[in-house]
Amino acid sequence: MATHSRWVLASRPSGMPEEANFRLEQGPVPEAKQGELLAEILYLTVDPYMRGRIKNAASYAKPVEIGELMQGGGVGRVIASNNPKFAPGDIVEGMTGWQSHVATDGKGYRKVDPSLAPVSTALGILGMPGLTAYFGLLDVGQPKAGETVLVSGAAGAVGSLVGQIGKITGCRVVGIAGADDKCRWLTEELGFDAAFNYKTVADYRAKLRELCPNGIDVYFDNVGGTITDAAIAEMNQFGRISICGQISGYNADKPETGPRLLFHFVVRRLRAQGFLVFDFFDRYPEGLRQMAAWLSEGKLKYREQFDYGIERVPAAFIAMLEGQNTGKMLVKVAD
Ligand code: NAP
Ligand code: FER
Repeated sequence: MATHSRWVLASRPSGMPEEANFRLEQGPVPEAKQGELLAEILYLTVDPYMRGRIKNAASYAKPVEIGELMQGGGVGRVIASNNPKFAPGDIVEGMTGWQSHVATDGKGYRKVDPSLAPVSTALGILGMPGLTAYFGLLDVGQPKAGETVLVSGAAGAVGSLVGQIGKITGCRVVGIAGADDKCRWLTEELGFDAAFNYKTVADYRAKLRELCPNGIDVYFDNVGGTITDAAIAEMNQFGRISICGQISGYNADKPETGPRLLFHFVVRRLRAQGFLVFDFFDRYPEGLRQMAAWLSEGKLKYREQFDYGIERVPAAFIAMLEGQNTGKMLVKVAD
């Protein structure tokens, strides 16, 4: 008899989450009711936004309550279906939650084409992070050939793709990441022009002046904090800042007050815009088509880092927040 395993929120973390903030519950595998499909989950994704979901703060979605299933995306194989849109054997992607099986009416789920790429990529380059890089750089950042693009969080799921799309656009691309081997991956394998490790460089502004001799035209911000302070100070006139995330503050119980940098916006006529990938929902087909085309043409590379087994989901989530991942962090749950 197969068992159903599901991770629920046990308590709200303060600072960096701990495994004890989550609890594994087991029971019988659910059945597909009328209109539903039942999928066995193959891969679960762990993403920075989940840190926000487990805070007790209002947002675009209500927080996960104590005792509720942890929210998150997954890829599964349909094993039974009473829904005419899905058949056993189909590979599907959707907000499955952190569990081994999901019974769902299929709303918000899409079928994944296994001939395009390994199906795990539906949670990375050919999924939400890929779309975030595509729209966040091209639409929000508006890079032009010959300009300089700076990316923070550069060796992660989103950042590693942003830099490569910047190269496709004809820009000089500089990345900031938290380890020397991550920086080597960016420059030696992904084609970034330069990268530096923010954990070993003390003077970010001096380093940016060295690596961006023509200044910064587009800053794709994944992290915020002191890295972003330095980037703002080195922006060119009419520079654009695409604010994708602020991960350096996600574990903070109270927001930081940063240095006041807005006069740079006056003098350099900067524009900063935050965005959510969901803003581009109507254009997801375009984004996925373009990312898949660049992937098949060899213009984009990606890396996935796996942990294994449903038991490991909270550990993988914490590892991602700590920066232990290069590329997309995933958990393989079943074969
Ligand atoms: P990711 O980059 O694959 O993983 C998170 C990375 O953040 C870690 O590997 C770590 O790398 C870095 N990090 C952790 N703490 C940090 C700190 N204090 N300062 C600087 N870097 C830190 O995750 P992702 O899924 O691609 O997400 C990246 C960013 O995009 C996040 O801010 C996320 O919230 C945002 N995002 C936004 C949207 C949207 O719709 N706006 C959608 C998806 C993602 P290091 O080794 O470099 O520290
Ligand atoms: C993310 C960070 C924040 C993200 C979404 C949000 C999809 C949304 C936050 C909110 O509405 O409060 O990485 O990815």
